[in-house]
Amino acid sequence: METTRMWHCVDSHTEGMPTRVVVGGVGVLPGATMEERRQYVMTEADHLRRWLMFEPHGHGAMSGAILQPPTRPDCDWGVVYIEVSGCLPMCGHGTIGTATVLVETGMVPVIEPETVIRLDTPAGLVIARVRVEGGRATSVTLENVPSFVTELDSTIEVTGFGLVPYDMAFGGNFYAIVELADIGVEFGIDNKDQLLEAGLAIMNAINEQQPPVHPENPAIDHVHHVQLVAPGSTSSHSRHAMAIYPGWFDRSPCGTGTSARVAQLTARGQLAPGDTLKNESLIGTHFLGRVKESTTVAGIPAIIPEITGRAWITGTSVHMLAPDDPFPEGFLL
Ligand code: PYC
Repeated sequence: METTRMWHCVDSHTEGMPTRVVVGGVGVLPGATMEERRQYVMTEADHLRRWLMFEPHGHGAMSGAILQPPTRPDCDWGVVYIEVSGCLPMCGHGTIGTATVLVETGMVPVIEPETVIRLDTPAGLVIARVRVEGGRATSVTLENVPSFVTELDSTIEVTGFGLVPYDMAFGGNFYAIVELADIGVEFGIDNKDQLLEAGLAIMNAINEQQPPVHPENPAIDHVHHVQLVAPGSTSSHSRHAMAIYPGWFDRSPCGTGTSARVAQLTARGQLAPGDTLKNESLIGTHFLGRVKESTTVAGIPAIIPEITGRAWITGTSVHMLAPDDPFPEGFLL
């Protein structure tokens, strides 16, 4: 056996969605902030992301987190999120998975009943409060980055679907939020192909015609997630299918997507500080999203959301690259 690369990972899933936590083999990435390290991976080391996320090491809905020493003194660990579609500034299910791995492998001092982990993420400080019972992480509550709405009642012309109404909200990533009743597409796993087709068509149309731009970080300038809301959803219990670029669904209820949905419902006057939303994924798992408090971002009304969910460790893995491996950057079908 000969290898030119060796990464140690702890694999987990958060409410059905994988997080492969890279705990060794990467070293310290260049960059004075976690956002600079994310930019470094995207521009100089994207082959490493593809190698670990794409087939044959990963799959079309793979997701992960590279552990780093923090770049800020008030944090315990730093995280660069990786997935099949790129490097997100923030990933909720990935943070719940990472916090669970840090506790259950003893990579942070574990305190029962609650271990608090301060994470340096590309989107800013994220605080994870891990409920611990008998050494097990039984749930994780994230205090996410400020979340806000940039558009309410927008419309977009989408080939094959006509004029589609949507709201645009940011919860760590941008989310176009669309009521399925408005586009005549049925909710449910049995209809996943049509749901994905609709989600990707809406995403492409928005990115082509009127892409969102983060008011404080112009590098966040597109939407890669479309939250297709099921009929019958309310401000206390919402169900959705989350279509993600380049063509897959979040299996989890999506932490940043739940934050965006909570921000949208707050902007619509349907949630207020202290209120909780149960947000359900296409496979029926859920996160709880709570409006912790109000704030502003660049003068825009915003909220600080809290997201609660659970992750389970599924195994450990050591990934190697042989010098003559024909797929050093993986592939996607
Ligand atoms: O949980 O924030 C999330 C997420 C983003 C993409 C997939 N999951």
